[in-house]
Amino acid sequence: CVNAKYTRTGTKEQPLVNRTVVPDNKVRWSTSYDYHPVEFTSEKVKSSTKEYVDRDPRFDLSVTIPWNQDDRGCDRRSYHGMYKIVGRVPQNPCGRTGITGRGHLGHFGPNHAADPIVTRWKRDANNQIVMHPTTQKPILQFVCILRKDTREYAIPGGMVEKKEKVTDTLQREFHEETLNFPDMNERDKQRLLATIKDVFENGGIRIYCGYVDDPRNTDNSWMETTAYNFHDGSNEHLALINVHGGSDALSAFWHDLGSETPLYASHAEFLKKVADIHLAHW
Ligand code: RP5
Ligand code: MG
Ligand code: MG
Repeated sequence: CVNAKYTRTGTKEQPLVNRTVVPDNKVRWSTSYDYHPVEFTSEKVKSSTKEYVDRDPRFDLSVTIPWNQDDRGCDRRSYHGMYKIVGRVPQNPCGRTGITGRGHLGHFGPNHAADPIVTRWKRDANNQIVMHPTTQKPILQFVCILRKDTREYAIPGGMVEKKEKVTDTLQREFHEETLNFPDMNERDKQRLLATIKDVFENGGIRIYCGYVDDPRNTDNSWMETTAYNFHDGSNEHLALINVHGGSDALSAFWHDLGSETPLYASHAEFLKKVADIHLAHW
């Protein structure tokens, strides 16, 4: 559980806000600190009338939210146990972030996402698995996107919608962000979706479940995710898919797994676990 990587919050074409600086040794709430965080909730979030965007219980006392519970299909529970409510809103379990309010996030408390990590072996022209020259370990490739908002490489994940199952979010986000083929005929499209459905519903390994060090996190709102790995080790199904960016992704492509690629939020940690599981190069 960390709040480490980001000093600013600014995504989704929204203005950047500088966070109040929090030294690493003052992040924990249990450490006393003369703390004056910036209050920031984006105009888009504030003025939204969408059902998934909370109203602010700090400014409207008629708003009551069932914290730490399933709220009619919107899961307000954290993977890290019960979070505290301070001043009518949740307190980030990983400590101070330098911002109060929701920033760019729709929910107070946990905002749940899902991350599909689709992998295959890197192969040469003779279909032989490529070994890394230094570590002598086989190289994995994963379906990577370039995020529109921060221009960082990332896993093609997204938010779990109200009443949606994580397994459906994984498929929907993978489809939206990496399978953007407007000219594909209906038969091929259905075949592709059936393959994704079959593999995603039967063959995944859960890699991670919990807090994400996301640039949008605030003292009152934070990202949590469930990351699954879907590996096609013998070029049977997923490995053969050509990907093309859509939705939140400027582009999508197969990319070698390795510690040298900087990635969005906590995504490098998830990919390292995938590399370890498959005894692959990192
Ligand atoms: C990250 O934000 C998660 O790991 C997931 O990849 C992503 C979800 O947010 P959007 O891609 O929908 O912005 O914290
Ligand atoms: Mg998305
Ligand atoms: Mg996304």
